[in-house]
Amino acid sequence: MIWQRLRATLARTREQLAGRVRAVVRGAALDEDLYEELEAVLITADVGVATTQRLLEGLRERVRAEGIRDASAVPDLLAEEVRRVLTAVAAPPAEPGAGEKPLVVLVVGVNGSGKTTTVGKLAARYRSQGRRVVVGAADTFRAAAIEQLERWCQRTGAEIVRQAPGADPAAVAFDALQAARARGADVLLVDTAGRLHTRVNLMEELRKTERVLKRLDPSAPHEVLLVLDATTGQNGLAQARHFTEAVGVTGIVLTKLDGTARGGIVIAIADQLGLPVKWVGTGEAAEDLEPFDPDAFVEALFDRDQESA
Ligand SMILES: Nc1nc2c(ncn2[C@@H]2O[C@H](COP(=O)(O)OP(=O)(O)OP(=O)(O)O)[C@@H](O)[C@H]2O)c(=O)[nH]1
Ligand SMILES: [Mg+2]
Repeated sequence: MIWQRLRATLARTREQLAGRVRAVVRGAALDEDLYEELEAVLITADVGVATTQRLLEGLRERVRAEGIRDASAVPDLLAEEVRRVLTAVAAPPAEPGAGEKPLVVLVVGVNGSGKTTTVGKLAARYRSQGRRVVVGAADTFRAAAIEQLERWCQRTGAEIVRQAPGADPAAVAFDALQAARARGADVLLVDTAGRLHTRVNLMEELRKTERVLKRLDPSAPHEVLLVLDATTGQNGLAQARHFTEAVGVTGIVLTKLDGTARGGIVIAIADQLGLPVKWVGTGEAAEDLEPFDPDAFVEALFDRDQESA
């Protein structure tokens, strides 16, 4: 079932990437022209120039080493190269109940990337596992942001810790961790404001939030999830670098993978940022969040049964 969902989510990327790889390979000779065409396909699918070079280098090496002559081998070889890049950095999400209690998860990212929705989805997931979930409303810029989070909490049975709009986000995070501890919560999820990554003072605020959490628990936050909107493609990578310079990002949540043809960005994230994608957003509903599995991803992306896709 998960496989079917992932397959459906990746439909447009599959068409753009694996579908076009198959199209250029069909009836072609395994020569320089073909490599050039593959390069264009990968770059168009938002894999990015540097990562495309790396994939094609790996491909050439396999072709040389194994004396491959037939271009029809290329899609499978390329799938293996993609798998290699993804598994090199793969790491599962930190889950509550495994170690620290509460597990402290800080969620960061630019405006509209899907932070609050991801916090809501994670709350829903952990609640359905019977976990006690506290959510910190550290996006204090707008009253609407707090209300949005409150709705998610009402729906999922998570407990919200909030202050008035305009309050110090770091203070809210501090309160939330204190409350989560006092209540014996399994997990604390901290939502933050959509930061303009070009404004240094906002990054400073994020650093302060991280620092303040450490004052209560030096090992916190245990997970810092950077939420990236897949539809922003290569631009998302530039944004990501600002965040990784400011805070200790442990993994990526790639949202809105449904409906985009830019899923190739997953490969660029692993290769260029060296960070694991930990979760993938596949829609707007509570259940539309999947832990990222590189093998399942590659299988769904390079679907062998392409004709019926
Ligand atoms: N299709 C789709 N939509 C999503 C996904 N994740 C979030 N969204 C939508 O993206 C929009 C923005 O989501 P939010 O969670 O409010 O984003 P945010 O990062 O909290 O935004 P700010 O608080 O304004 O910075 C909403 O309409 C969400 O429903 C996803 O995985 N797929
Ligand atoms: Mg938000």
